[in-house]
Amino acid sequence: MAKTPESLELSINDATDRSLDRDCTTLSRHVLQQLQSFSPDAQDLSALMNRIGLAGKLIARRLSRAGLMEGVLGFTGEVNVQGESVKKMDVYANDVFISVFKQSGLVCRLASEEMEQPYYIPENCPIGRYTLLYDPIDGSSNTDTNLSLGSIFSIRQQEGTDSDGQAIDLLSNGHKQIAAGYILYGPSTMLVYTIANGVHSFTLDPSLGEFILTEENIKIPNHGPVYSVNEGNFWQWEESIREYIRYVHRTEGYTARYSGAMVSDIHRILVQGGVFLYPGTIQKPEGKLRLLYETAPLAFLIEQAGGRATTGLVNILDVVPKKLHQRTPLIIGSKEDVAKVESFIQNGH
Ligand code: AFP
Repeated sequence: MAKTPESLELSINDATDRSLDRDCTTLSRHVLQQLQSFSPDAQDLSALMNRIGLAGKLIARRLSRAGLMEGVLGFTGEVNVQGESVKKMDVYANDVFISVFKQSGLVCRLASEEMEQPYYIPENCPIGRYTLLYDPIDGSSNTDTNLSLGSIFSIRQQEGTDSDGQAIDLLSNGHKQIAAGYILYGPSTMLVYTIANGVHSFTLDPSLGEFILTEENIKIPNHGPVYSVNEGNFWQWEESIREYIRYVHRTEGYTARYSGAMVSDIHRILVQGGVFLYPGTIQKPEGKLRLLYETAPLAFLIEQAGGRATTGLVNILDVVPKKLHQRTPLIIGSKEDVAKVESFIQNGH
């Protein structure tokens, strides 16, 4: 039955209302909606997430213009606490996260993959009860080749005064995180986060300069075709991991995808399903990835989306670090695919 002018107008108004409502669902508003509260704590967490969004916008702007600017890409000539050659974008992004939290009263301590010890913002201490843990640029090897990159973040409540600056309270399991997520610098810039109430994605609308809600309560498929691993390390792996890779090579329906930036690979798997692996090697059984800045935040998020994250033997969120820059092997993604890898590690098949 043809629509009457009135009903047509109504549906147009509905559609306009819906898109307007979505366009107004900014990150800070969404956090308050999630918390269903305007309490000081809720306001703080909303403001905190908004500052993380600001850091993402600043880094995205720099990346989008990097090829047109002098001295933005390439190496600094320094080596960081991880023993890796530092990229200029690593330093810029690390400073951006520190700058956006100055004069915020929110975060007293920032712990980053790029800094040996946490950075303290005196004017925020002791009132700032939160600690931000982050990997400012995930996938640094992609910075100079215009490929996708990410930033990974995690928020924890500070326990005790940390008067000796050793940040001992951060050496606790991943269940202590109150929020976590990543920013993906790809064709569009996206921010995906959780405050332990589902996983939600936002897309940066450059014309508004706002992260706008894209999808709520994202659920990872229980199984997917993608396996993501650097097969260049094949001969350095334990036999059980090699057996798993031989299994996916001879089994119909699997496809390999590996970008060099874990955030990009994890985002693909969140949407399409599958598994990402960075196993330990015979030389380095603990692998390459950092627990507090990379694997624990992504494990917190993926578990909220219905997936799993393990070292192959224990859940990543149960791992208690002995040092700030501790590394862990990582197998993360869809429940069935992580269980398949585990079956090779734990039972050899
Ligand atoms: P960088 O940030 O140092 O490039 O490391 C990126 C990363 O932590 C993760 O994003 C990648 O999946 C993985 O390391 C790439 O490591 P390989 O180059 O050894 O595969």
